[in-house]
Amino acid sequence: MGGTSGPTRRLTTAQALVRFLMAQQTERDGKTRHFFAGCFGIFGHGNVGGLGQALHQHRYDFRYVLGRNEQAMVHASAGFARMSNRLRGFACATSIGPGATNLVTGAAGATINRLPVLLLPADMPAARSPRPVLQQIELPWTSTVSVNDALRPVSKYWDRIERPEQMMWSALEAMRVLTDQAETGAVTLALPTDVQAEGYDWPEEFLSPRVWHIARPHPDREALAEAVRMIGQSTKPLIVAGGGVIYSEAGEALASLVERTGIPVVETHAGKGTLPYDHPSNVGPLGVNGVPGAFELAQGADLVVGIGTRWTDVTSVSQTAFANPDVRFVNVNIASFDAHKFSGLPLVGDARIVIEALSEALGGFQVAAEYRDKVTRLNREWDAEIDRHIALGNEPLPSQGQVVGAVNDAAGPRDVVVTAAGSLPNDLQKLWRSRDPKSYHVEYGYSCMGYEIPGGLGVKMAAPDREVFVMVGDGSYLMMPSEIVTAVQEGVKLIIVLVVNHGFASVGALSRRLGMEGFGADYRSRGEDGLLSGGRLPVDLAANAASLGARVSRVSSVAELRRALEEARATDETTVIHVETDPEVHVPRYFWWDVAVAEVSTSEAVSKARARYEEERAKARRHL
Ligand SMILES: Cc1ncc(C[n+]2csc(CCOP(=O)(O)OP(=O)(O)O)c2C)c(N)n1
Ligand SMILES: [Mg+2]
Repeated sequence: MGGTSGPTRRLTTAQALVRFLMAQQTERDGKTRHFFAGCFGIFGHGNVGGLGQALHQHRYDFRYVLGRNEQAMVHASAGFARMSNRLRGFACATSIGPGATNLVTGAAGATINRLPVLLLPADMPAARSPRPVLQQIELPWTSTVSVNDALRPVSKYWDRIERPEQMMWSALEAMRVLTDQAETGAVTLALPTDVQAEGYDWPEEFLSPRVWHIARPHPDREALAEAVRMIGQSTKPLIVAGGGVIYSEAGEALASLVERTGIPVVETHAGKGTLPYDHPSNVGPLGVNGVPGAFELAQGADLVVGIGTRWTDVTSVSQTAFANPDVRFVNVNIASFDAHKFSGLPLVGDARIVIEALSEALGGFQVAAEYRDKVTRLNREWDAEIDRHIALGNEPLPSQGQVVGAVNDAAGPRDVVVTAAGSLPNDLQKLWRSRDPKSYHVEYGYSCMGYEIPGGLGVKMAAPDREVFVMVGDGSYLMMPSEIVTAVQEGVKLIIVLVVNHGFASVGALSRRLGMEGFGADYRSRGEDGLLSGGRLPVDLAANAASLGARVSRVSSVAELRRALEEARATDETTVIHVETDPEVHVPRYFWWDVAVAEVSTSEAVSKARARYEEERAKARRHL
């Protein structure tokens, strides 16, 4: 074609795309691997003859995994990418219309969690004919919008390929964003049905192997010197370790820094496991669902070094965690955007490189012995509290804390626990004893109900040598049990612990705290008062799981649960363990979460909650 030189190959756009995906590799620290482990997909008239044909042609050399729900395919891909420290990922191929819009929730989750996932939704024909094609949205004011435009705000790169040759530029842009550790997230290439199937002479140089170097950028020298000065002058420094520390594989560097200096470490959800739970400098999780010791240190800290954290409200305890009037922040982050939060000194760079540079430059800096001793004491105190919760001996039904304890005992040090929403993230963050940086996989960026099972599928595909324990509430299970079928189909073994408490225990507790009596949180039939106040529903989720092809155990005590977990470990089959827990017994939540309460209401309980809300809100800091 005009102006191009060198050898070409005649392929459809979809065939060229699949060949391109197969040729992409990432390299970090001298180790190279294929970026795409394969493609999840669900075919329809929008992609069966285009991308579907290309995937069929490559069925022996590019893994195709048939998903059950497009949202779930994105969750699985995100779980895979997170478990792979963002060095590998999946593509997700969908038909047009509903198949494409089902991607939106998953894409938002991937983008919020900064996890690379390539979305390949089919789009309406570029030739605009036939029109309207089945499932096409028609807007009287424009012909250039399709439902795929709904993916724009949740994508870090978005393009529609309206001519075959556009794909060369867009595929490269897509890879740039997917492999950029600061920019990564969901990337969308919308593929009109006719363009997918159209032939073109593709330059071989587009189709050839390509290695994307994952850089470890060094921080600005002056900013580093300033950070060293700030740490050197602090008396109560505190490190907040986020997910970026784990993605950068910086755990050992961090351990060596804090062992030398005595600076305590608290963890976010995504950063939990950076240091083993019993490391003497690890005070445990900080946040709305965190532990008292971490909050106590945060309250007094005069210098906070956030590493690889986005500083969500959940971590900052709705901006009340850092109460010292003179507190300053240093933010180590690969993304300038995050490094500038809370008016911190930005140390933009790779977590491992920056930690190593700080270690070297800090020389003999050490915190006072009393501060170090306090940290070790707080660590031990919380560990004793964990013991108490997991040995509660609640009757007749176990508490959820006891269930978490039993799963933790059944899991080896490298095994992984996966959850996302409800009260499980709260209990797991407080009680789970992490011994490996990849062992705690709690999706709390989007906290998306339904992530658990597909997310676990992706984790297991990335780490087949580890047992994967998915812990899922009955509410989340009902949103997305579909990928049990995919796990069974692929022979990807999951141990799914289904915690049944007949509703939304988490939201119910929040609702009660705010004066709404747990309204709309229980699974009950409609009572004589016209409300959901009747009896329990005749729902049997164990039977549901069995019908999807899982091996199922039903247990009602901790002893039975422990036995079922051992049996599940011993088989190769995906197992669902159905355990009912006491909805009344909770691991406490100690800290305030800024959830707005009605200023005007007919209820005294709500008015009281509003008064408490205003009182707490006054403590929030802006950190401008
Ligand atoms: C997709 C989605 N919808 C709604 C919510 C809000 N939400 C958070 S937890 C929760 C209830 C979870 O119920 P379940 O899985 O049974 O866990 P439990 O609260 O009982 O521990 C809801 C509705 C959410 N996080 N995700
Ligand atoms: Mg529940």
